[in-house]
Amino acid sequence: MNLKKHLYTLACTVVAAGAAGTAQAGDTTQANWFKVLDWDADGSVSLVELQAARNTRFFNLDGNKDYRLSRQETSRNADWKSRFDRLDANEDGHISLAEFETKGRTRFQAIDENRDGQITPHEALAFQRKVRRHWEQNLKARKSS
Ligand SMILES: [Ca+2]
Ligand SMILES: [Ca+2]
Ligand SMILES: [Ca+2]
Repeated sequence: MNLKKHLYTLACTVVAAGAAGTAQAGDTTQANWFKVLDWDADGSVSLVELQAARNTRFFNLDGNKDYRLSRQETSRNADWKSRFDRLDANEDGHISLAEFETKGRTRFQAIDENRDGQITPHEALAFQRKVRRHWEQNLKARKSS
């Protein structure tokens, strides 16, 4: 997977995690989504906490509870629909829980810059900035070409 795609899917996760946990639409400030993910309120987000939040989204969509998401199950959600092929790593037409968790782990590692197994607010913010910078550069490059 190239870096651009990777950063994009990561940004989607971060935004979706924030949106899912905030009461007001559009209120997706960093502090809010971080608090939602930081289940034990120890000030950092562990891999277990991130996967728990992601798995909740997975199980909400898994209508027949077979631990796999079909295209039909994800069809009503634009975010999942657009990412389906990327998440279905073995291209069998289903996103398995294992495939989904593998992606989650990759994302966690990308944000956890110092590799201590915890995402701090600082690392989360640094990552958000990196994603934003990347998109701004992309936009500029597109405009000037
Ligand atoms: Ca925590
Ligand atoms: Ca699959
Ligand atoms: Ca860390």
